[in-house]
Amino acid sequence: MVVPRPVRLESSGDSSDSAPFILSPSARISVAGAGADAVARLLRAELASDCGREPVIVDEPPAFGDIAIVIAPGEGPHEDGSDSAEGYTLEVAAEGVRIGAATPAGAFWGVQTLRQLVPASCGGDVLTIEAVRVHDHPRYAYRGAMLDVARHFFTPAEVKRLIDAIALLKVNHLHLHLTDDQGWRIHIESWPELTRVGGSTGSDGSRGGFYTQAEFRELVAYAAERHITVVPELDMPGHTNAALASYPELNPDGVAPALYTGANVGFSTLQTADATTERFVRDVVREVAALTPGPYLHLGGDECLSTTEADFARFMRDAARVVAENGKIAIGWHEVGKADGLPAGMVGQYWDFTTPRGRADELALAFVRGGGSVIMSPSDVAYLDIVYEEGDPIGQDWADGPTSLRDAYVWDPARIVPGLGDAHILGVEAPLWTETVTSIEEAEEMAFPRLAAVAEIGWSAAPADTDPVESVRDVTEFAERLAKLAEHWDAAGTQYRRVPEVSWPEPARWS
Ligand code: NGO
Repeated sequence: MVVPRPVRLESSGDSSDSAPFILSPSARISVAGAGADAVARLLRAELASDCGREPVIVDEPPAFGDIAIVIAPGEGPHEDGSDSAEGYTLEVAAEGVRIGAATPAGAFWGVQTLRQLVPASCGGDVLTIEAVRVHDHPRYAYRGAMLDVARHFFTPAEVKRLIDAIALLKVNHLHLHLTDDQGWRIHIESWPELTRVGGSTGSDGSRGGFYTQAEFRELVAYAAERHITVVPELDMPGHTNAALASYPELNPDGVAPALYTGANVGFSTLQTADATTERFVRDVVREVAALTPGPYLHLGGDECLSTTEADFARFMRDAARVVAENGKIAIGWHEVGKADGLPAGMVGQYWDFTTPRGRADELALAFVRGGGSVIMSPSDVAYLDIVYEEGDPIGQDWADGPTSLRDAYVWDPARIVPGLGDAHILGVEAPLWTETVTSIEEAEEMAFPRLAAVAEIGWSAAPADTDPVESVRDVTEFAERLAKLAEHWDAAGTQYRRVPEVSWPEPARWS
């Protein structure tokens, strides 16, 4: 009953060692190996907030009834004789719980599985966990969620709440769309007007806001503790009205436009092939790269309808090279595949449909030819801002909407662009754009349960080559696991849409 579905989960239900584990008040967390202590502290914090239990952490072998976390080479599940970087094994039996992994990340994902196995109503005296054996590792290295903090701003506390919720699903990248026409959300010391002016408002005239560099670092560290890499995006040369309104010298006509709070796209562009713009790009990339321990920096590059093709290609090539000079791997939306001379290994993010239109397939493959890989975010199934049902008050429908839970679940990343298989797919990402999403509660309701579907596609086993996608994605079975997961969402106060495919737990009532 775990989401994403583990590679192997055997219930020990019928065997002689089937007695469940009982977490007694004297149970301890026993740690061994580098990094096990930090994972144990997170487990303890989760048991404290979920169940009101705070076991002590000890650096000694486990006794009967303890939870052991062991990190060492050879402890992960073995694939072709090698440890899988994020894999783990988990055993729950009467004598104890044991999580084994080769890395702290693997152990942390093992903890997330354990959390889902602990009954959501675990606050009582006796805490029992059913006996199971789990052997698990992800399909893709990159499992992402994106939050657009540019259209509507979300505070650090709100983003942390989302980080907690995505960690439970083993999502390991949080892409923050930090800049767009409606707002610039990361403070840049060398261009302070970007946030003073460009960060002052948002879509529909909503509250503005931005992250100071200290706040951003703290957010990145909070995510990193949970084995989540923050991927910052500075969208350019289009989607830049907030920057253009802040500095007239970045505009093709040298005149700063008014701040923009509408929902159109494609109307703005930086002045390309220009010394001031070049300095701007170097400065913002340098500062954001310095704030980012993770390997990626996203440059956007989508919908540059006001930039000529030649200017766009030259600009993206040069900007991507600046990212590489700053020691980061550049990511761009798939349109960036139009540019020649991109740095080797640059990553493309595909956001066309599950049946590619126009040149989208060819542009995605351009990244592979350049020695890079592709993140799959097909907008007709993976966009979290698309309405669930016709007439929904929040969301858009342009990407072949509505997008039901079934739509979000029954597709496969390796069956979209002919010639683009798992060897060149870095992973999947579900973006949440926020033109119409005004609060973190609304954001969660758009994300869950569909993000759980995309997280499972990113983690769980692929269908065999000749089998239909449905062979590994049975919506009815998924719905049963989601109903269990929702008990944890209810306990954590995570909002979700009660889509009709799932028999959701009864909403909590005041007694
Ligand atoms: C598009 C566009 C965004 C919109 C989003 C809305 C991309 C990559 N660019 O996706 O600016 O917010 O659709 O669904």
